[in-house]
Amino acid sequence: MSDVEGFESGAADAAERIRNAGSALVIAHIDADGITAASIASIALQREGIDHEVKFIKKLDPPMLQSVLDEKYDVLWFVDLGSGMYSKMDERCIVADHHRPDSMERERHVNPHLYGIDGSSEVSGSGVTYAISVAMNANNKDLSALAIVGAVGDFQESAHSRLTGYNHKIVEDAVEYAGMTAEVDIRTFGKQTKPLPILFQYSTDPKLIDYITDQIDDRESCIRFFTELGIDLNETVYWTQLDRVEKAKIVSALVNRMIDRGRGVTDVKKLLGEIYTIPENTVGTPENWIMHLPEDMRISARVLFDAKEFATLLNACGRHELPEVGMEVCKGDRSEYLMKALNQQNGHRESLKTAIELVKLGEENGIREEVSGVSLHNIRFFHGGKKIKDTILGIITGMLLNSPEVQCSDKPLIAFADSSDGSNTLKVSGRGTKEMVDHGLDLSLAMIKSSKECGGTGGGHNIAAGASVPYGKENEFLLKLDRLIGQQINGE
Ligand SMILES: [Mn+2]
Repeated sequence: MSDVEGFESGAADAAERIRNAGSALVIAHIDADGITAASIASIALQREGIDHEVKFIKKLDPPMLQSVLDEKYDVLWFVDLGSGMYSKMDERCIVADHHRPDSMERERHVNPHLYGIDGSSEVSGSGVTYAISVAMNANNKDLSALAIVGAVGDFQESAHSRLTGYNHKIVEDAVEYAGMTAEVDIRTFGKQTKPLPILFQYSTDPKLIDYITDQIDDRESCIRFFTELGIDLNETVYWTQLDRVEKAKIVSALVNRMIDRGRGVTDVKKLLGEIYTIPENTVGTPENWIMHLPEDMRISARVLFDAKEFATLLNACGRHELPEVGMEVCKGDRSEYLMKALNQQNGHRESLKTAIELVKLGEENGIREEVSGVSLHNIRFFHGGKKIKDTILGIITGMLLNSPEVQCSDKPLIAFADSSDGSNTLKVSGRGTKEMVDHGLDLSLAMIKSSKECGGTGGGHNIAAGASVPYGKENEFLLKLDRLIGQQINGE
């Protein structure tokens, strides 16, 4: 039973404590959800006139927690992290998180799991932070669009192709107070920024090109697809420029082709969803900012109009050690910081592509199903070593798992890379699918247990989790993990 009232009253209690503080430190995770959460917290504190600073961290381990506890602030406000370390915190700490908590204590601890609300799909770290901020001051409802960016950044819309539960309450706030629109449209990524033929040629999940190509020239086929439907590609460049009638024509053409193939039902389902569009002017932005950008940046800046594309930009900022740049963009900067963010995103795409190619190539970085002669029955893994940056490991594991070319979506995929923080550990990422979770998979529990038994640490969600294990322990870790996941899924 989800207790929304209890959750909100927990948020109100946290809000009261924050409002009474003279100074605060916000500690946030470096992904899109963490960056939006930090931005919401920072704006809310600013509006209350509370002196504060924001500190972004990759993970909250005991030494990191200690260094935060050593800081001299009245309040230490953890956003999008902290629940896994709650029991080690002091009286000044307030946690706004949606990851698995290490304690069911509700004092200074706001987490959907404590109230029967699903933290992997119904509310994210930025949503929890938003609930607290609104309790601080109802005027903060204009920050709702940022919480939507955080939620889709954490893929909370992916199971139902729309945000549900508490998230949908935030969607309604964003429509009313932040000028956001929430409309059914195609889910294809890049509607704001990619020219139509390219949008369809490179789309994944569903992979539209399969229904369009003549097998000779993909780009030509896409162009023909649109022109045959009467879309003038000289006049209409982007999906968002199409009117409703044109969109309906294209969607029905796609659906017809999918049904004709006889294997398109799942693709038809994935094609449409609720799409969240953010207006040009939001909290803190200057008027007409897009016209004041250099001409060649105007198209790429349109990522800020789509919650999913915005989240992708923030993830790129975080993974390239520029979370503060992302936060300034969330807080309204549309010049210096926005340009920095857009410039590094192009580099991000390249590094993802390179890493994925490396795994697909096979050899030492390829996907494997056995460790030193022992077959794994319930998982697959690959080892990125030093060649794949640990900061992008989770993203590429998810991309590979869902890649139709690789065909490995029937078992959880586990990935290793050397840790970049100088410690003698391996970073581990694991990704599963909704289907596996329905069959009992809880990657978080399995990762926590296996890593602990190998002298490491772990945590996350049932569908996506991570761990750190000492060098040389990967085989032992994999065998334990394989057994635990077998027990979860098959009851072995
Ligand atoms: Mn999160």
